[in-house]
Amino acid sequence: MNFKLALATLAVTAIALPAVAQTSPGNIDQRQANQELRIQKGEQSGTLTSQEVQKLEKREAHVDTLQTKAQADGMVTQKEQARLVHAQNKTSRRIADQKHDRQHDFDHDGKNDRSERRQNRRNH
Ligand SMILES: [Ca+2]
Ligand SMILES: [Ca+2]
Repeated sequence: MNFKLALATLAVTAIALPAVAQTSPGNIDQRQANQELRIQKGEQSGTLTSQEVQKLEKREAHVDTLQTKAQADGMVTQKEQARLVHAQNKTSRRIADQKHDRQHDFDHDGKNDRSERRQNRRNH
């Protein structure tokens, strides 16, 4: 098969796919993986405290559950897809927020640095 023909075949296949098939779960999986990575990086850098990580992981798990439910009947409808994307968008924003808020754990002792500082001040 030459290149042009292969491209044409691809194009025809893409058009022939029903609308629901465009709701490729692959995108959701990819985003889930990306978000997991962002959470991990935040944990490593200390911009996310362990509590923040826990909360974000819970959101990730929620999206996973939504996805499993949506795929349970073998077909992800556009409505289900929209719901998943919405949940992921919310999680994504949340990760960004938590990374840039005042709670962090740069010394990686599992404690929020701010509250430690406050405690130190009280102790001295
Ligand atoms: Ca934070
Ligand atoms: Ca700390």
